[in-house]
This record gives sequence, C-alpha cells and structure tokens, in this order.
Amino acid sequence: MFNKEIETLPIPQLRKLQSERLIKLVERVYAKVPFYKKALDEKGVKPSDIKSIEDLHKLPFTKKTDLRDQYPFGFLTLPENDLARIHCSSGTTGKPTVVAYTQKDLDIFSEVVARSLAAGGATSKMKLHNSYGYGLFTGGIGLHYGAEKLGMSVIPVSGGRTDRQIQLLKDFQSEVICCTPSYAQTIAFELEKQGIPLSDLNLKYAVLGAEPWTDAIRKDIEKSLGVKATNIYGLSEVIGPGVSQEAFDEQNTGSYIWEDHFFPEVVDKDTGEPLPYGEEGVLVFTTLTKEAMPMLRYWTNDICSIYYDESKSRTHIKMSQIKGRADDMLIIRGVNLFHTQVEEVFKDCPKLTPNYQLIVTKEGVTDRVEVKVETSLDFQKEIALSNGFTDEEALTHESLLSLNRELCKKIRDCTGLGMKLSLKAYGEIPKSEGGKLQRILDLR
Ligand code: ADP
Ligand code: K
Repeated sequence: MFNKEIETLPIPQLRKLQSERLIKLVERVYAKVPFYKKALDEKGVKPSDIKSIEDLHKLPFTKKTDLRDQYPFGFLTLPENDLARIHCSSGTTGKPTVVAYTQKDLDIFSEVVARSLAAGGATSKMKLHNSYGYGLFTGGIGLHYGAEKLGMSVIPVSGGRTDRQIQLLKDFQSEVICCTPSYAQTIAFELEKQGIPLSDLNLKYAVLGAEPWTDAIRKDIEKSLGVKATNIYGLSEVIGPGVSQEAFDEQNTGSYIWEDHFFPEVVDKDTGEPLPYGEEGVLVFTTLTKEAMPMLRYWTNDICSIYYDESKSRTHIKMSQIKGRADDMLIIRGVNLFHTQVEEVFKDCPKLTPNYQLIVTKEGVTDRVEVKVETSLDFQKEIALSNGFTDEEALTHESLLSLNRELCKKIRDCTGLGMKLSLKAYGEIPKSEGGKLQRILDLR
C-alpha cells in the first residue's frame, strides 16, 4: 500500500475526517463561489447547517451544464494566478469544461494516483509505460506524476504509433503499462500480427481505464499481454484518473474509492434521492480536499453501486464497474462525445436538415463512428437532384463530395475524433413510430 495509514483507517475515524473536511469545504465555497452561494440560498441551507458528513444530502448537486455555464473560471475559489495547472475534460472541445488545480490539488492528484498504481500492483522498483494521452486530457499527465510520486521510472510515451510502443516495451522491459483497455487490445493485436512472443516483453501489470470495459475484455488482455489487469476510474471534474482503483489481488470485487478525498454517493437518476449501499444509481462525488475548484455533489452520470467489503484490509468503500451512463454521452476510443457536438457542426449549414444519426461500431478493438445526415431539399434542387439521390451518387457527385469533406474536417476540429460521414437524401434516415429519430445507434 502506498499510504497504509489512510488506506486502512477505521471507518469511525474516516467519518470524523470527512466531516471536518466537509464543514470547511462548505464554508469556503459559500464564501468564494457565487454559484454555490446562490444554490445554497435557494435550498435554504446555511453553511452552519452542515455539521457532519451525514448532512451532505442537504447540499445541492453540481452538474456538467453548471460547469459549462460558468466557463471558464466561474467555479474558482481563488484568483487565476494562484493556479498551478489547468486541464480540460476529454473530447469536450466543442463545449469545453475547464478544471483547475493549485499545487496542493496536484499533490492530492499524485497521491491518489500513487495509491492507485500501488493497488494495481506497481512498486517503486518498476517502470511505467504510460500510453495515456499527454495534454489537456487529465489521463497522461495525471498518471505520470502519480507514478513519479510512487517512485517509479516513467516513460511518457503517450498514445499512438503502436509499432514504436512495442519497440519501447521490448527495449525498456517496462513492468507496468497504463492506457485505455481498447488501446491495450490494440497493442496486443499488433504483437500477435508481428509474431512477437510475450517473452520479448516484461509486462506484469496493466492499469486500465477512461472508458467502460468488461471482464471478458480483461481476460483477453491478461492473456494476450501476460499481465494482471486492473481498473482505474476517474473524471476530470473530480480530479482525473485515480478517484478509484481496483486492487490486483481483489479483482472483480470493485474498485476502492479514495474516500478521504472524494466522498461518494449513489442516487436515484430521476429523483436524486440517495440510495442504500449495493443499489445501482448515479454516482455523485463531493471533493473534500480540493482547493482551486472543489465540487459539491458532482453528478457524474455514471451508473454503478457502492458498498463496503469488510473482509479486506483496506477500509475504503468500493464501487462496481460502471454499467453505463445516465445521459447519452458516448465514449469513443477513451474520448467523451455528446451527439450535440456533432449537431453543432450541422446547425449552421443550410445544405443540411437537423436529421442526423450516429452509428457506433467496433472494428476489431477500435471504436468507429459513422454519421448519417440528411441534406435539405433546397440543396438537392440546387444541385438538380430534387428527387433525392442514391448512395452511389453521394459517393461520386462533386458537390456532395466537397460538402462531405468540409463537414468531416469540421467534425474532427470540433470533437477531436475522425468519423465517417454519409450524406443522405432528404427523408432517407429511418424514423421510429412517433417520427422520432434515434440519434445514437450504439452497436458495440
Ligand atoms: P478522463 O480525462 O479521466 O477520461 P473525463 O472527464 O474526460 O476524464 O471522462 C470521465 C468519464 O470517463 C467518466 O465519467 C466515465 O464515464 C468514463 N470513465 C473513466 N474511467 C472509467 C472506467 N474505469 N470505467 C468506465 N468508465 C470510465
Ligand atoms: K473518458
């Protein structure tokens, strides 16, 4: 364990610590963040009403839309020049949400990632091959500093160029890899393709997250990379990866939430009422120690359950694998995508109708998105295809082709993801009974 004292702290002491931290937190955000002052006032709650962690349910929720409304710095409790770092949530370049850290916040981030890596099997004697993307995304840099804190040697590879990744894995003999589960599968696939035996590598542990995965995927990765694979979970708004982590010797029993820093609740997705341990609902976090941008009851939209596992030496609460999302956010190759980001691209184009659909499939281990959108009758008339056009024509007609190219570029700029675009004649995308269009077909 990286921090045995805290990771095994008896529950009554944990509650005492959480209560002290919550009281201070509420006083602070009430004084410093106009959004929270207003939200508490509207609920008729005063900071002095919060006397222990048991009073948490009295506080208002914070939602992703609130963060967007306050873009970029509305949630800060201190001046911008007191910040040490600013990140953005992944894949939200269309409508970004910003997260900010003081040096103390970054120390907490590193602490929880160090705990996570250690729980995942890593030690200070090992090398970490870090294939999470470096940049605005919290994954790469977050894992990097946490691993350094644990005392590991970090190789900041970042994502992509799988052949080079394999070369480095062979040359440096790293014991631990972290990336998305789908990228782990990509590496495994490439190894097999190149006929490289596992004995050329030295991997022992894989710490995987940023997207949902299953036990079947785990088994596949464990076999093909020769590792113990564990789950790391997190989100930028709460801190980044390292909010929770599965222990390598307790697989399939859930991931420990480092609840001295991130207090979890599971609530009913419709009513917001807190649910008992073991019941599935929306996961909500209160950041008890964050300084720059603390969150009260942040609504993650992730569906899971939380429960205590008293047979284990770590005392912190566990969460089940994420079952899905309460909203329609998609995770494509680890990047978060809302269909409304694609809609933004189409909205200002008179050649298109608002009728579009996203079709998500898996090709091997890679997520693929095809976007279908109907062109407008006016546009069809303009190019003298007033009675619609065939798929064949969409692939050859010069005006349709150039529109397609232009839109593909805009989609990439706006979402950070490459997608296949299919232009359809007006009325060609099938509607359901009520005339409603199913915006997302997730066939993965
Ligand atoms: P990150 O930068 O860590 O990906 P984002 O804020 O961009 O953070 O995305 C966070 C979201 O990614 C979570 O709310 C969740 O939906 C998903 N996610 C992250 N880790 C996991 C995981 N281990 N299992 C399932 N979903 C995950
Ligand atoms: K993600």
